[in-house]
Amino acid sequence: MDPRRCILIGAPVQAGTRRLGCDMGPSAYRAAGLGPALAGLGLIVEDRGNLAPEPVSVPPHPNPAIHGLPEVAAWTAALADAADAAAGEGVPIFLGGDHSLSAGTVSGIARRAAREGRPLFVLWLDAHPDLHTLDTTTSGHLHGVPMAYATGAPGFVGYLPPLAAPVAPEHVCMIGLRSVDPAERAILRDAGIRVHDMRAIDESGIGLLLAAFLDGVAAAGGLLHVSLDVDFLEPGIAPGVGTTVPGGATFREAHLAMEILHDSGLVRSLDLVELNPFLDERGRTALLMTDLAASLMGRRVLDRPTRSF
Ligand code: 6HN
Ligand code: MN
Ligand code: MN
Ligand code: MN
Repeated sequence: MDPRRCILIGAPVQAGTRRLGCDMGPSAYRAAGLGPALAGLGLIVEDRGNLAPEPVSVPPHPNPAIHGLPEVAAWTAALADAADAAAGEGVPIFLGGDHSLSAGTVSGIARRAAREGRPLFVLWLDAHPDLHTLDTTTSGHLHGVPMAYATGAPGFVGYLPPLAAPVAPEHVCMIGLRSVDPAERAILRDAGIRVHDMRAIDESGIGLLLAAFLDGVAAAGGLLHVSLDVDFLEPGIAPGVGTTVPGGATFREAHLAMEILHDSGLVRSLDLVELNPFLDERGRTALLMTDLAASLMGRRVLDRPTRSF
């Protein structure tokens, strides 16, 4: 696998929310110039176009709120295979699509990590933990469930594809949380997931929190998957998302996080999720997410020693 090879995979997933527009995300990243931005850093870029999953049939779930379950099951299977395969060749970058797509990407990378005999770690940059199960979700929006699925929470068997390798909750770090539903709070409390909410960022700085997690990934010889939800960011700088929550990460905090991730050399795959171009303002959110992805993949301004903060 070549860490300088970026494999762009469009995942126009819309079924995880009733708010329409996320399926335009991959086009917006291409219009924002993600491929050329990465190539401009000296990286090899391969855009594989958009995935189109084969339909699967899924029994109806007893929770009447649930929306789009067969579509999410189909995307999960297709994305898990794509993530597993692409991570053997380079760094897959998944252009979402709503966050239900991470059920596929995380479970697929976890399968590859298990085959390579290495632990998978997940950095979840999001206002939300997305830890509902099919039984606890009240919105029925399956962009709220991918981390419960990927960590092996109960209730998904027979509905989403069987998990080859659940992610250990202690290997998950969530940064930016500021909207957590009661059922998710109970799971977070018991599961052993590392959580840094916005208060922790204010008090400690995102650099120290992230560096401590990355030290653990490196010490364990792990692979790292990063899942970047647009709503991790302050809505004032990233309006193109359906689930804005005030008080998000600033431009500088987000860039610092990307640069520290770049310096770590640990990132094996990346999700860019929840961009809704219909809600964006002249592409500014697509451009910001593109810029952040580029900062994660390459260093542009100065070559400095690692962790100079
Ligand atoms: N996301 N917890 C809320 C729900 O409907 O379950 C919001 C989920 C947001 C999902 O941000 O990817
Ligand atoms: Mn999310
Ligand atoms: Mn979110
Ligand atoms: Mn930067």
